[in-house]
Amino acid sequence: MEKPFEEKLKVMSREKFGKGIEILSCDELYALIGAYVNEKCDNHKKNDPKRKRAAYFSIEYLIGRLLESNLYNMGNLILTQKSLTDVGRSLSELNEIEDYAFGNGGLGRLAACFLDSAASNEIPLDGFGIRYKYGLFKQSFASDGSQQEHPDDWQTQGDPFGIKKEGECVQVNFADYSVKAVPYDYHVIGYNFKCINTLRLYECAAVNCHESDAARIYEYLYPDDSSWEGKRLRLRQQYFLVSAALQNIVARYGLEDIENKIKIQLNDTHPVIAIPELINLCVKQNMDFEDALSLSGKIFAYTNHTVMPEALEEWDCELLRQTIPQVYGIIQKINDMAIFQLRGQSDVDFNKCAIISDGKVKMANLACFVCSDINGVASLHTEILKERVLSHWYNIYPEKFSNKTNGITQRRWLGLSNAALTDFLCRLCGCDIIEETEKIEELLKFKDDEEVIKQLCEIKKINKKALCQHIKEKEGIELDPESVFFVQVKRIHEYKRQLLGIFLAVYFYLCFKEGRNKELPKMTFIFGGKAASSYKTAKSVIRFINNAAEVINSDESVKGKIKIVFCENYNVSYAQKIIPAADISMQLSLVGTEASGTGNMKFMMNGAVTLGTYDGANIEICEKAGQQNNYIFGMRADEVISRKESYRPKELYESNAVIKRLVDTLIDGTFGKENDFAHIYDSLLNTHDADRFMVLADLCDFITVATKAAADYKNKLDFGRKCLMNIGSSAYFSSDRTVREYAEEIWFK
Ligand code: 26V
Repeated sequence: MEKPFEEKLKVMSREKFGKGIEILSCDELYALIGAYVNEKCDNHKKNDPKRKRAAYFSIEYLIGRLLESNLYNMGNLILTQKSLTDVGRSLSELNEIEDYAFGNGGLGRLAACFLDSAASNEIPLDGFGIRYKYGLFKQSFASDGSQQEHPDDWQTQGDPFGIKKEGECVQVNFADYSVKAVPYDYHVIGYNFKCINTLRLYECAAVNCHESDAARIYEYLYPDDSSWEGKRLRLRQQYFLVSAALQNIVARYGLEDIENKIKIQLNDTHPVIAIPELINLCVKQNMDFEDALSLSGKIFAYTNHTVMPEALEEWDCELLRQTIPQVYGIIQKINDMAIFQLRGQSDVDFNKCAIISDGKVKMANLACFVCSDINGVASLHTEILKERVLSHWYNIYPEKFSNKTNGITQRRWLGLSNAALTDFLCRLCGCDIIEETEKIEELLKFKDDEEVIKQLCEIKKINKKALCQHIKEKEGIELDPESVFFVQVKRIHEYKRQLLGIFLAVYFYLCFKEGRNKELPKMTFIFGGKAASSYKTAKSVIRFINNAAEVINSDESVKGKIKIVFCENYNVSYAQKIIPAADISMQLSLVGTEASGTGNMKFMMNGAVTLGTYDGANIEICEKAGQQNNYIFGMRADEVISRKESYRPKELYESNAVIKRLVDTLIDGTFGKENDFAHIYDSLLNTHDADRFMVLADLCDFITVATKAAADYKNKLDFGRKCLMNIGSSAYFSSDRTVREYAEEIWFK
């Protein structure tokens, strides 16, 4: 008989630390719970060794905290909280423990959601990645409002969930030295303990090089959306990951019949170097090159996550030849094979398909030539891939292409972060909504039930109060939970157009100050997100928002009407507090630039309306929840393309007083010294590719539609109904649905 849970913890505390739980330090308490979780997983049923598995290769995993999510999925969260209370302790003592933040943004968060969903749906999917010494930098703001970056030393409180696998180390060879890949395994626990998969993260140790060479390989997560510095190190990281993972996989399954034992999903181009590396491993075991190439074609599938041309990876041939010569040799042979095969076909755009050209290896072309499947991450995105970005491949291999609209795990983004809403939905829908998420649609039956809408509003109000409390503690800013919360939280990037968000806040500020739009409700603008450390314009935008916030928050003439806050160090854990409290989710990317977005889905599921462009998954959100229940503005896809040619932002600025007034706040000293933000001002008006992301073209319609949204908020019932419609239509955006599609249509078809 298994000991009752409370007993088990007490016994483990004695065994491990020789003392009772009451007097454990916080780090020891964390270690105790981690040990408990791991032991419970080790005793859990093993996976079926004969079943085909899938592997996710990703350079990023943006996990967040594992403490609560592991206990939650095991069904032990409430019990743990209770047992700790009984001995005078609390999980909240562990609130300062760092997130696992091995990712920059959506791409890494998607990987974490997929692992959670796969385990929860008994899909045999294991993740492979790097155990970075430092995760995504921690952000603070200097007194002038500018972003400062600090190393994320996440292991200071220990890592009770990682299990070092000394016995499964492998060697990775570079031209100039070899290193050892040391795996750490993390149990990925399915909801209700459905099944347990593994996330394997590698550290790097020296074999025949300086410790410092090995240490550098896993030291930092590269901010993907920054400059191209440190290319060689980045290449080493990518190769290190895939070589280690493939060696482990080949050792586990053997090469014989391996295509029926494993399928590997490549998360963007970062791990695409796995293709020649697998061929390399096969050839070393005496397989013919052609057989190895055809085997690779059966094993690998590729997901594209961006349409931005500058983000499609290319590696210098010389760099490859110097760093991993044997792999470069294989890429050359694949290139020869591609030329040979494609030459026989008509309608092939040879130049665009070249794997090697201009002294560079085009990783997306390598992936498209070899992989069995190629997918985009939202409908519009996949169409753009087929028609533009990868059209040269779509013409040759239309059958390889499919869409897999992204999703989010409702366990973290509803169950864990919004327990009140989850409980309410479970009661209304008569089931565990986390388990049977499609039943969330039952909520739609209550769309005219005033009582239900009122209760939804009440839950939102409680979440807003909790967020206000948290923001007061963290940011020192007092917010009004009665005001309408406009939220824009995501990586800071020009294409995401945080400038539109802050211009809107400034617009309302000026209105209130000058006595216009008095009928609009009180407003709060919440921003959050990090800029790549080398990305000058993005960092200026942060400073601008912070400066505007300071002036506006302390202007007595608009007191009580509008507040702005930029949350410091926005991360997964902060998101779990902000999202359940949002009224209006701002998704402002220029149409055709945001592949999907996943924050948009989290807001929807938590009952915010979307104020956004017709881009990425916003389109599908509107299709499901109804256009009338969201606020769409700006140019559509065709309009962006037709206007881009002859776009003159300066003319808009000079002919439109509102635009001019707002843009001038960048240089007229309204928010700081004169010319303080001339860099942004010039990027909008004066550079050769001025206003690349067409902020000014969409600004006026944005203001109009946002004003409508704010005015609508005053009618609590009608606005609450829109929120209800969004929640009730959100089941499609569960990543359970997404991973099932990958499983059925790619991994195990
Ligand atoms: C974008 C850009 C834009 C131009 C400059 C350089 C640069 C570098 C990286 C990226 C994005 C890299 C891939 C990525 O993170 N994509 C995100 O993937 C999410 C999950 O599929 C998706 O929801 C986001 O829309 C997409 O940006």
